[in-house]
Amino acid sequence: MSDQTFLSWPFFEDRHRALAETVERWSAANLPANHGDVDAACRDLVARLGRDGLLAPTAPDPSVPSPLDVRSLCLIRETLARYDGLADFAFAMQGLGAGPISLFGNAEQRSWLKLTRSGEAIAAFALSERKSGSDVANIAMTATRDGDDYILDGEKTWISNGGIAEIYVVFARTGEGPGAKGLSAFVVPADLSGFAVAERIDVIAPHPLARLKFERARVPASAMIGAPGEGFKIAMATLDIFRATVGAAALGFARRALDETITRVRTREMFGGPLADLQMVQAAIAEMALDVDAAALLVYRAAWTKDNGAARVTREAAMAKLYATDRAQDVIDKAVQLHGGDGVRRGHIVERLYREIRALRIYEGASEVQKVVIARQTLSGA
Ligand code: COS
Repeated sequence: MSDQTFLSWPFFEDRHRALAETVERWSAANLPANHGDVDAACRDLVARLGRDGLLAPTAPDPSVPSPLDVRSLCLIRETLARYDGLADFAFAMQGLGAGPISLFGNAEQRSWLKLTRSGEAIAAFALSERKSGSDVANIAMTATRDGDDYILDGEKTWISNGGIAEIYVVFARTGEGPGAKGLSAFVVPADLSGFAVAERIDVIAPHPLARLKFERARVPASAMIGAPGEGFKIAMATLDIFRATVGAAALGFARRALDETITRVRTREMFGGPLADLQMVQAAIAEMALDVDAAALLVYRAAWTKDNGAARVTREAAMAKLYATDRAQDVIDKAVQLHGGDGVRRGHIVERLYREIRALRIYEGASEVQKVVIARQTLSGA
């Protein structure tokens, strides 16, 4: 069993401790999933997580609107990631995909949340483009007003759940102002005429990922989330919440790497005794344990701050994501090193973690973007 002492930290309430126990039990019984066919595995994971009520924290219940509980999102991501990166992905994307609707959707749009929370519909967040992954204000895809409709034209890429989602939240240029001031967000069902998956993208830790194409795809004006021109702020406010949860997933990977390494160094004999007796190994273990705890403090600080009513957690979330993902990469690298040849053997748990952690330092704002965000917030005294 992984170290659970962090659950006694004052960031949590008893309901969080109970949730952590439920997710732990669920994960031990259900994971890892068979990744043979990642599309099928993701669909199945979403359906099972939904059926067993674990997707409920990904979005507010439309009949009883309440804010998202970021600590619950983080605890679930951390636990799932510790067992199976794909399960964490399936859970996380329901939250991010539906996020703009959860935070800014009207009553009609929020009816989708019933389906994303129950696992009956898979959600996707379609923000990135070829030339605007980090530079969101540079989005080129257009949404042009035509009577009571908007016509969507352009491409999105690196879209998680692309190809298997039932609903996409798509950001496009509506032109109310220059750059960041001229974007809007739309709810787009996957069966929309003029919308197609142009390419499936294979990555080092496979999950559904695609490039999307929109050619004169017509949506009603009522598909717009919030007001015209609010798209950039909607995207950023959504990312402020979900970035801390990326840190939580990284923390789950790091904890698993540490757990595996503790077992390894206690049992592997070298130079006449267990690896754990060697001071150089102890130094690595100490650094790994320190990184895990420090990341946990930043992740749950960000989550607690949001849950306690902060209007924005831009700085806290960026710090949590940057630190937890960067440190997890290092923790996992040490785990691979201490596993020797086994660590690079395809299919070994630490080899899998080594591949799974890498994308987290890129998606939902690369580490460099998080530094820009932290510096701006710090310099402005926010
Ligand atoms: N919440 C609410 N509003 C925000 C905000 C936030 N977190 N961040 C910025 N804004 C507002 C700003 O206050 C500003 O509003 P005003 O013009 O009214 O003052 C406006 O949005 C523009 O902000 P800014 O000038 O900071 O925009 P930039 O173009 O300089 O963008 C970065 C800055 C790089 C931080 C942004 O583009 C970003 O986060 N990029 C990474 C995106 C990402 O995560 N991509 C991955 C895709 S999802 S897998």
